[in-house]
Amino acid sequence: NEDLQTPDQIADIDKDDSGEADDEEELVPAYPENLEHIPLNFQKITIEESIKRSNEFYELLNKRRTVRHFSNDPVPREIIANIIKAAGTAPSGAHTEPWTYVVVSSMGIKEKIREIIEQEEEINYKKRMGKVWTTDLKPFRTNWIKEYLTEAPYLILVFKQMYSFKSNGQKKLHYYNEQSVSLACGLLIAAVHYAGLVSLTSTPLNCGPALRTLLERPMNEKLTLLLPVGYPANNCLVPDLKRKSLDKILIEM
Ligand code: IYR
Repeated sequence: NEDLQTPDQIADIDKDDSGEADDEEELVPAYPENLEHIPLNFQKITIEESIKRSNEFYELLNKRRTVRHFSNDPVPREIIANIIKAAGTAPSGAHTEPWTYVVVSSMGIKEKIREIIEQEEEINYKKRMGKVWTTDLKPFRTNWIKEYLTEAPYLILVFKQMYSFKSNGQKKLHYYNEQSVSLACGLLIAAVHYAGLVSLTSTPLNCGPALRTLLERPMNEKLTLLLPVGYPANNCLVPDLKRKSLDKILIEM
């Protein structure tokens, strides 16, 4: 499956930590070679039920909108915990589960996050992004002032673990960590939506290291996504966007 190797993973393999143990070192797999395989828990449903469910699920997901204006109405922590558990069910390379979810509700920390992001985003919008990018973004009415970062009751910061360490100190490789965390983020935003809340999929440019330091995350972790979560503000507006129709996204052979 070499086509799916991301450049950072190829770089990992080029180094001498490609899974080839040093001569002296004993290779300790993360799971025992003789790991038990158990019967799949699978309940078959009727075709009619399957058609009904697939359509209902589509209609539910089709109601999800990215929201940029939040109310500060509180959200019980239990809902957030369930949402994170749902994200944590995502498939991952060699079941490495290469994700850490930092949930921020402290106003003090939200203010510090907002300060870091607004400072960088002002430079992004004015210098780094350039004319084409900022023109493409105009219809979405975004800018570097990000009230949602202090207004939303929760900020969920998803960190991708590029690697980790086994209990014996050996480096554990996290295969396809990019794809694994992206899959988890998809489940995360679907879980937020199903729980009756809204989110904003934000990827603050150039803020990763400063936010990692602020949140005291280790060097093996990289910020992938910052997701404000809560209820929408009263009279919240969203851009009048349309989704591509099936014939534009599906090729059948
Ligand atoms: N990160 C910036 C800019 C931005 C970029 C894209 I592509 C978007 O879809 C939305 C925003 C910001 O958060 O404002």
